[in-house]
Amino acid sequence: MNVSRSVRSEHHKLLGGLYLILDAALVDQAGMEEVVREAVQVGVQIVQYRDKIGSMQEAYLRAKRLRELVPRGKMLFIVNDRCDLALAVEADGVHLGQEDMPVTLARTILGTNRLIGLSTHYADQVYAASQDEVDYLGFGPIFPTKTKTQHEPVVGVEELARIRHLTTLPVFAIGGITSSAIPALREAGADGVAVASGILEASDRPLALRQFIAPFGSMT
Ligand code: TZP
Ligand code: MG
Repeated sequence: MNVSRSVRSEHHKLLGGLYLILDAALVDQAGMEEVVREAVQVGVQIVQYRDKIGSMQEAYLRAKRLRELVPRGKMLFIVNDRCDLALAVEADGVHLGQEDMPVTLARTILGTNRLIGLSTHYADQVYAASQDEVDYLGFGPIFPTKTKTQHEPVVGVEELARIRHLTTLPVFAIGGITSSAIPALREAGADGVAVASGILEASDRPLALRQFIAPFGSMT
C-alpha cells in the first residue's frame, strides 16, 4: 500500500466532532497551550492554529509548541492559511480559504500525506471543492460571528442541509456556533463543528469544551 496515502486515510478517521480553532487574536499563547491540554483531556479530535496577527517567526514558535502538545495519531493539528508553516511544524494538514493558495498548488507543496481543508460559503464552491483534492470542508458562516470581520453572508442551517447533498466530503459547520446549536447542525448533515470564540472566550473553558463535545457522544 502507498504509505503516504495510508497516513492520510488514518487522518480521515478523525475528521468529525469538535474542531477547535486556536485563534491567536482571541487568546494568548499560555491560554492556547492550556486549552489544548484541556482539549486533549476531553477528546477533541482536531485543533487548528489560526494566526492572522503574528510575524512568521512568532507564528512558527507558537505553532511548534502547540504541535508538541497534540498527540499524533489521536488528534489532528492543522495550520490555517500557510503551507510553509504547516510543513515547518509537521502539522497534519493545512486549512485554506477561497482566497488562499489554490488547492492543487497546496497539494504539490504538501505532498499526499497531509490533509487539505477548504472554507466554502456557497453551493458552487462546495461542488467545485468536491472535484478537487480536498479532504474536508468548512461551510459557513452559519450564524453571525465577530471572529472573522470580513466574512461572506450568513448562510443559516437550512443552507447547510442543502449543500450536504452536493458532497461526500466531511463538512464542518463554522461561524458563531454554540453548543445548543449542535443537534440541529448534525441533523442538517454536519460531520462536525469548527469553533473559536464559543470556547476561547468562555469564562470556564474546560466546561465549554465539555459542552461542545457532549452532543457528539463518543466518536471512536
Ligand atoms: N470563518 C468564518 S467564521 C470563522 C471563520 C474562520 C471563525 C469562527 O469563529 P467563531 O468565533 O466560532 O464564530
Ligand atoms: Mg485563509
